[in-house]
Amino acid sequence: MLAEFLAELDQLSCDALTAFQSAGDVAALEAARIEFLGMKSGRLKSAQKGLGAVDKADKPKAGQRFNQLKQQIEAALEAAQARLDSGAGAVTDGPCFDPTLPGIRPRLGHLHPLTQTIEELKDLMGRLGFSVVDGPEVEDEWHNFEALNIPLEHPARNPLDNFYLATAQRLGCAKPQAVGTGPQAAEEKELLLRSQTSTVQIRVMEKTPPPVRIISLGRVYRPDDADATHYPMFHQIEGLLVDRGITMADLKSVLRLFASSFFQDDVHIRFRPSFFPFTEPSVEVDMSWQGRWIEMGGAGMVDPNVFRAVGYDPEEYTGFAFGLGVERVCMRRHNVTDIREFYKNDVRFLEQFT
Ligand code: FA5
Repeated sequence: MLAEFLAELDQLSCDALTAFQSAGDVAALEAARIEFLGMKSGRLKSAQKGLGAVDKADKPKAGQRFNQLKQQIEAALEAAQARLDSGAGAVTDGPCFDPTLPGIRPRLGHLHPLTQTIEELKDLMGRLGFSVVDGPEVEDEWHNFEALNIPLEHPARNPLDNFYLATAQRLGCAKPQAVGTGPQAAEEKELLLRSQTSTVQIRVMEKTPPPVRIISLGRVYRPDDADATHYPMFHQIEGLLVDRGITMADLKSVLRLFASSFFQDDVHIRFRPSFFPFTEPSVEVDMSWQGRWIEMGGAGMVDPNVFRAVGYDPEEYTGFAFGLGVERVCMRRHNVTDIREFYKNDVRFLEQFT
């Protein structure tokens, strides 16, 4: 607030001095006087109102600069009057430049806290040997559901729980396609905003033979009501490691290393039994930090049906996958208690993360 206020005063000072110096007759000078020193709506008067928004602790500094500016502008008016009285014209040797004025401070921005978190996660998973892969946010049902062992009748595919796109078929402009299985059949079906980054597991395995060691970070979409811990658009980090002889112990070690590096503390990991159609067994991942257990996401060993869908041999390869909420991780790290703060674009919140 203080920086904004001071920047406004600097601009006002420069404009006023230029206007008074370039006034070539009494009428122009009077117009400039009204513009800058007018009692009702002069720019100095408007700037004075901004003083009210400055934090209490910064008020003395802001007030001092305001008074200094007022004196400066009044002096410039007097000088211009004297100049016109003496018969001299406008000062025409270029725009005003007062080397004694404080400079106009440009406001420095920085990366959004979630972008900072994403970059940090990429960096530390990169050091564990995981490469970063991107996937599309608009997905077909094959990658979002079927290949992930989520069949047509599964409740997760309910249109009310997903953001389906209005395809030609849905709008009634095309004949409905037969429901089939496999990527080709899914391409002919509906598109939706992906509800999880697990879609990227499929896209990678379809194209790459094992071994695979990747992470993917990006936006996902669910029609959840926004509250302190939920938002309809949020970010996930997905991890996938496939090779011969991979076990749950590898999953736990990687997650523990990951959490300890991110929180820069000795973080413990706890697995609670859970269910995801694309992992077997499946777990919820909790992390203990600062004396509390916190749920961060889901994980498990890749289900053999998923391997079959992408053409991997489940007798030869095993693998683990995990998916964590980036907002939740960032909230824990910075003690943010409401996820909605990330999306309000309120500079007072954001500037704490320089
Ligand atoms: C999944 O999305 C699974 N794809 C995770 C997974 C990946 C399991 C790989 C097994 C193997 P879940 O729906 O629980 O799981 O979401 C994972 C995390 O996303 C949650 O723990 C939470 O941290 C975050 N999350 C879920 N919904 C929201 C939301 N509306 N707003 C913010 N974060 C959310």
